[in-house]
Amino acid sequence: MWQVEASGGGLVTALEPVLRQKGGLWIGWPGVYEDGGLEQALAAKGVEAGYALKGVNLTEEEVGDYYYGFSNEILWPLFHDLQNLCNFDPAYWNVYKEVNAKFAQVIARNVSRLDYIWVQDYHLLLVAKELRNLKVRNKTGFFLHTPFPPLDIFLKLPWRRQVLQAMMEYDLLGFQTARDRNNFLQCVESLIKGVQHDARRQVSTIARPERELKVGSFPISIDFGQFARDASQELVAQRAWDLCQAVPDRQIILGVDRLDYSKGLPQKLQAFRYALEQYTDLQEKVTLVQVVVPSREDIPEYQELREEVEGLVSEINGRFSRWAWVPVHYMYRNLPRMELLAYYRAAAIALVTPLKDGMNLVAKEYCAANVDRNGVLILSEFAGAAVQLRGGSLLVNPYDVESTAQAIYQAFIMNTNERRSRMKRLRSSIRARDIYWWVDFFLREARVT
Ligand code: GDG
Repeated sequence: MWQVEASGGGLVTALEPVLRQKGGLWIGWPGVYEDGGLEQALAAKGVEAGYALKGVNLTEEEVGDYYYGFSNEILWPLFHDLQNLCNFDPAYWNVYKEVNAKFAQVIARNVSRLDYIWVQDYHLLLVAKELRNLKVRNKTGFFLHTPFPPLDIFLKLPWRRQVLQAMMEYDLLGFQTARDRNNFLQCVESLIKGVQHDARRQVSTIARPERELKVGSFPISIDFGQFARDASQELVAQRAWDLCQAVPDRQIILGVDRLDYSKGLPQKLQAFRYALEQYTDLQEKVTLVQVVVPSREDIPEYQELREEVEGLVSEINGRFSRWAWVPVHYMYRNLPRMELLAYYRAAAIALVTPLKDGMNLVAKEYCAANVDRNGVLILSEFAGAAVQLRGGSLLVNPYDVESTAQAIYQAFIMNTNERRSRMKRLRSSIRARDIYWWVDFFLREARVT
């Protein structure tokens, strides 16, 4: 008997409420290799979820070369400016193409004439091209959840032209920020001859003989109302209260990150350590609660990162702990949603310091769940979310341990009035541009609403 559960991460958090509201069919790899009875289980889950689900079956070898390989050992590090971590294994490229073609075949079998096909993320850059090969004429859109790298980094990709050309087969390409969109346009200009575009608008147009391609920035968001409502529930309030009572007279600093080198976990711990050294009145007055969600555990870099993070946690705790005070509470697991919300509510400070991030939904969720409006958001200037949240947050360069430590101290001593006015600004900005705003904006540009 299969038990169907959504996978973790920002893409699912963002898109699930949209599909629940609008209906539709979600096609994806189901995450397992055997499929006896899976189709029925997906169908049953679909009834419960309010939208249909369809699996694309992949073999273990395909998942190895396509998902772990090309997607997560090449595109993921490259798109996060970490080209030194890329493993440009030529075998990965062929399997990436084959699997994109497989997705296109499943889409082609399930699509009706007027359906809009909206492809999500870097795993599926080539799907529109494959759909055109299959003579599927529906409108297609694509949204990239990661950043798009600058030209000098993108140029390292051995298949750079093929990838760009395939991306240009979509009708609408969406990026998280103007910076990502401009990076893409610069790559197109330099690698593909005779392309003209108008970059003055948030959504610009590339006129091509066959068809028009639109390229825009669409900062993704969260279901603000749902987060705020859930965080206000009695159960969450009580749990948040209990968490605060467990560390009386202390401020909880919260970090919530997938285990990923783009999230800057070692740098964050180094900054926290530096803060404890330099601002000694933080000692015994703050507790860093760091939730690390397991991710891509089959890739060696992720295993090494885990060891590095755990080494730093134990070094900090060994060095600074006092009777009844442990500076870092480290949890390597996925918390139930209500528990996560209670941590968001209990935390006086959120420390969100990725080295580079498409958007970072944790930053937005923290603000939405901060219904008491007394939290401080410390945010990396390299998260896409910084564009929108720079007004109310304390922005830091995550590579700069000294100034991140200083921001931790500034947040610690910040008075209630300033906390409230900053949090009010953050919350109203996220409320105004929530996930429903995002989806309407994208689909309006796609001319399907
Ligand atoms: C990618 C891009 C972009 C985390 N811990 C727990 C938990 N989470 C949930 C959070 C949040 C999601 O995971 C993480 O989203 P992020 O946006 O922070 O990061 P990625 O997973 O890397 O997402 C990112 C995003 O796509 C959307 O476009 O913002 O830049 O990298 O929703 O709440 N959820 C639960 N327990 C946990 O312990 N239940």
